[in-house]
Amino acid sequence: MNKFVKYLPMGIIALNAVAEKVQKPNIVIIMADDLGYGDLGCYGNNAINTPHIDQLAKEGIRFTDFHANGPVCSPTRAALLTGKYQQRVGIPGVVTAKKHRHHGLATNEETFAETMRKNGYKTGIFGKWHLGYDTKFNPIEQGFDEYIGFVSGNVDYHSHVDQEGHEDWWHGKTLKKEDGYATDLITIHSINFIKRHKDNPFLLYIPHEAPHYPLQGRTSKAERQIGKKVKNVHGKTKNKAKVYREMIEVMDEGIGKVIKTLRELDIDKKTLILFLSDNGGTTKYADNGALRDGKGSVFEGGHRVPAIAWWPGVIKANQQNRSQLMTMDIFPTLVDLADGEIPENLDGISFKNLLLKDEKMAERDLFWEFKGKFATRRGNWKLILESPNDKPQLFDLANDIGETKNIAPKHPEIVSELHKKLEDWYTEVTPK
Ligand SMILES: [Ca+2]
Repeated sequence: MNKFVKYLPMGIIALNAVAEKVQKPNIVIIMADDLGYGDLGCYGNNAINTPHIDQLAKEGIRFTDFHANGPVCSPTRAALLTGKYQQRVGIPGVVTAKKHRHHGLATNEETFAETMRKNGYKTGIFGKWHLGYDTKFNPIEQGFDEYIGFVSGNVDYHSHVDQEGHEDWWHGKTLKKEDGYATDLITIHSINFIKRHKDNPFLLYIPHEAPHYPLQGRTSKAERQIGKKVKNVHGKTKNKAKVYREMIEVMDEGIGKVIKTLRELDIDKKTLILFLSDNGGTTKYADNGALRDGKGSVFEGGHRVPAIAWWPGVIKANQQNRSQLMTMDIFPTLVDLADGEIPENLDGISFKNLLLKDEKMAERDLFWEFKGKFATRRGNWKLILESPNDKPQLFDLANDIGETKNIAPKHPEIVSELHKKLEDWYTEVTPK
């Protein structure tokens, strides 16, 4: 684009057109799957090498209080796509193939891909969808121009068969066999998309499978076959800790290639990368740092995730940010950056000015619900209800990030206020 612009006649119309075009940044959203809060070098991990993700953090903002909307896959993705609490859009839990073949994110929900497309963006998704199996829920029906990947929660990294024995590797709405390690294929197709759309503003969503089970490295054997339901979803490999590390490192290598491509095409300064995880790590293999519990839990380990924003020359390097953000905030932020109109009915709030000007976010309460477990957050207070009839537990995250000391008996007024707020929220977001 820049090279071409030099030779345009310098009329006002051309300049305006250029200014408008340059204002819209390319967007790359990279979502790791089940990556724990402590699974990256830049979040304190000494065993796993993630130089490229660490580089994003070094050259951008590392968030320390960013939260997945759900403690499992589908709910967080529904919130990302719609900018709303997932309960509102009918995806409070995981969408599985067997039970939910005809269930998915309703196509009448406006997704960020649809809104960004209206604002002139080319849209692509390469990797995991997990918002509906039937082709009527395919990403192509939800605002994406291009899609390659799988629609279930996880596939064999080599044979691309899901845990219920379905072949699950799609090019758009068509099943298409493709050889390769899922993480590498996701990288290859993402880079190909960037190269083809380098002169457009583009929105590229890269939902990686790594490090979700089955635990398989590049040289592992395929384990799943079409038509055979899997007994051990985690996979047969013996050295699971080593393979888990490798899975994250191969994803990091792919992210390095994406960064290199942006630099070579000279569009890095026109591109925002957001990196994050969709929920906490599984307590079996992941490192959730100092946080309590992991995937599936409404304690911090279930939903506080690593998150990084990178936009060289625009976002200041080497920042740490303690703002409380949630996955659903991404949709309005992207539309705001594209200078588009943010839909009025979103729950998420744009953090554009935080990214660009380090402005503070307005205070608000945050809420989680999953399988009858509830949590809410106000400032540093966190209230937890492990089941609807349980006594609420209260934690002060400023002094107790591990949620070890229930101080509810000391603060009955705060407990009752937050409890009421949580009930009101749940009534409001639950479809009538
Ligand atoms: Ca997940």
